[in-house]
Amino acid sequence: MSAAPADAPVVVDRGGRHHGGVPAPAADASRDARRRGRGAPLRRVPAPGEVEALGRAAGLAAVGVAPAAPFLTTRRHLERRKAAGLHGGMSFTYRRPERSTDPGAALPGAQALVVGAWAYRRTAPAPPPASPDRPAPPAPPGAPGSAGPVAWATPAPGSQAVPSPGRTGAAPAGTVARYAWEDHYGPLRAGLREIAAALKAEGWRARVLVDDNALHDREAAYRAGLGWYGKNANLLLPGSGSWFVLGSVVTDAPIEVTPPAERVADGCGACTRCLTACPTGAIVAPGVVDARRCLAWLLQAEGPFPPEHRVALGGRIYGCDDCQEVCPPNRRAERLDPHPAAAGSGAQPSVDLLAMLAASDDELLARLGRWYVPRRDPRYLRRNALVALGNVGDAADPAVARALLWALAEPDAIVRGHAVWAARRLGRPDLIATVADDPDPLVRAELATAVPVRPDSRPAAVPVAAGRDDGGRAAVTADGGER
Ligand code: B12
Ligand code: SF4
Ligand code: SF4
Repeated sequence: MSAAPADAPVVVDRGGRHHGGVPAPAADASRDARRRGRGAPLRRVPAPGEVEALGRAAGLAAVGVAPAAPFLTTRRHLERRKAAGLHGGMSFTYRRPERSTDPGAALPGAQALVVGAWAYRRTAPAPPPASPDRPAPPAPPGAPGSAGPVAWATPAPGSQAVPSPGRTGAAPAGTVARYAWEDHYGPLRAGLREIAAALKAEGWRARVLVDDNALHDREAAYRAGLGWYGKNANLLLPGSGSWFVLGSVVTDAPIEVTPPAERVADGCGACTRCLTACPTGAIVAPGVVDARRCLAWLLQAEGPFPPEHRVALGGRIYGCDDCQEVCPPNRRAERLDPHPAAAGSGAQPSVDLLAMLAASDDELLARLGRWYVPRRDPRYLRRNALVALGNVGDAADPAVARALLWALAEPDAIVRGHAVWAARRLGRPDLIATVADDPDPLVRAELATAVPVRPDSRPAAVPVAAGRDDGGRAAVTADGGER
C-alpha cells in the first residue's frame, strides 16, 4: 500500500471530545465521494502487517487491527453503569451506547478498526526563569495595593509552588495530569490519518476516531490485541504500561484482524494498588470507576465541586494520575526508560493558580481552552483553581489573600462560593466578612458547610477557632464555631 499524496482525502471525526485537545480538521466528504466514484478498481487489501508498519513509521507506539463487530459486552457495561448512576451525568460514550459500541454506526459497511496508541510519558520541561517584569493581576476591589507579580509557570511535576520574584513565598501551583501537559491527541490523530490516507488511496473508506463519543477506544484497543484492562480501568500495553492515548481508523477494508485468542491476557495478577491509592475510592470494583467520585471527572463536571471531595483534590487542576502513578507495570516501564522524550517548551505540568485567578476570560481560554471545560465556561477553571488554592496555597501569603478577596467580590456565585471554601480551608475566615450577608443560595450553602482547616495553616496570624475533627484536622464551622 503506497503512502497517499499529501492532499489525499481523509474522513476525520468532528464529534465531541471529552478530554479536550485541538479540534480535528473538517472532513472533505464531497472530495471523498468523488474519489469513491472513480477509484473502485484500486481496492487492494493491505497485506498483514502493512498498516501496523505504516502506523509505527508515523510515530505510533503500537498498532493492531480489530474486527468491526459491535462491542456487545461493553454496550452492556455502559448501559448497566449508566442505570446505576456510575456515569455521574457524563454523556460522551454513555449518551448512546448502541452507537459508541458499533463501528458500523460510525462508518456503514465497516470491516476493521486499525487501532493506534500514542505514548505520552514525557520528561517535564525546566521551570522558566523568574522575570521581574511579569504582569500583575488586577488589585481586588477593596484590597490595599497591587497583588504583585505572578506568571503562568511550568515547574516540575509534584511541586506545589514555583519561585516568584517580589514575593516572600512561592507561587502556588496546580498540577496537571500527564496526558494533558500538551496536546497528545493531535500527533495520535496525525499518525492515524496517515493510515487512513493510505487506505483511501487504495479506494477504501476510512474515518479517524480519537477520544470521540462515537467509539469506545479502550475496547477497540483491547480487541486489536494492544493490551489488557487494568483494575484501574486503563488499558495497559505489555512491557509499557498505561501512559498511552488511544484512537482508531474505522474502515471498510477487510484487513486481517488480531484473532481473539491473541488478545493480551490480564497482567495485574493479585495486585490491587490502584484501588487503594485512589484518593476518593472511585474504583469501586476491579475495572469499574464511579465517575461521581473520580477527580478527573469532577474537575470537568458542571456545578459546584462536591465538598466531600475537595480536600482529596489536593493541588490538582486538571486530570488525576494517582491510579497510574502507583501501578507496578508503569513503574517497571519507567525504570526501563527513565528519560523519555522531553515535553515541548509550551508543556504545562502545572499552572500558577494566582495567574489563573487574575486572568480574564479570554486569557484563561486562550491558555487552557484545549482542556475539556464544561460549556467552555471559565468559571469552572476558576472554581478548580480556588479549591486547589485552598489545599496548597500559603495562608500567610498576601498575594493569596488578595486573590481570594478578588474572587469573593466576583459577580459569579460559583466563584464566590468556592472562594469562601478556600479562605476557610486556609484558616482565613476573616477574609469572608464581605460575603457574610450574600443573598445567593449557593454562597449561603457554602457559608453553612463545615470546612476542614489545613493543619499547616498559621493560626497565630488568623483568628480561627481551634478544634480537631475526627481526621485530626482543625475544623471551623460557618459561624466560626468548632465541630
Ligand atoms: C468517559 C471517559 C472518562 C471518564 C470516565 C472514565 C472511565 N473509566 O469510564 C473520566 C472523566 C473519569 C475519565 C478519566 C480518565 N481518562 Co478517560 N475517557 C473517557 C472516554 C470518553 C469514554 C470511556 C468510557 O466509555 N467509559 C465507560 C466504561 C464502561 O468503560 P471502561 O471504564 O473502559 O470499562 C471497561 C472496564 O470496566 C472493563 N471491565 C469490565 N469488567 C471488568 C472486570 C475487570 C476485573 C477488569 C480489570 C476490567 C473490566 O470493560 C469495560 C469496557 O467494556 C474515553 C474515550 C473514548 N471515546 O473511549 C476516554 C479514555 C478512556 N480516557 C483516557 C484517559 C487517559 C483518562 C485518564 C487517565 C485521564 C487523567 N489522567 O485524568 C483518566 C483515567 C481514569 C480511570 N481510572 O479510568 C484514555 C485511556 C487510555 C488508556 N490507556 O486506557 C481514553 C481511552 C481516551 C483516549 N482516547 O486515549 N475518562
Ligand atoms: S483518576 Fe484519580 S480519582 Fe479517578 S480513579 Fe484514578 S486515582 Fe481515582
Ligand atoms: S496498580 Fe496493579 S491492579 Fe491496578 S492496574 Fe496496575 S497492575 Fe493492575
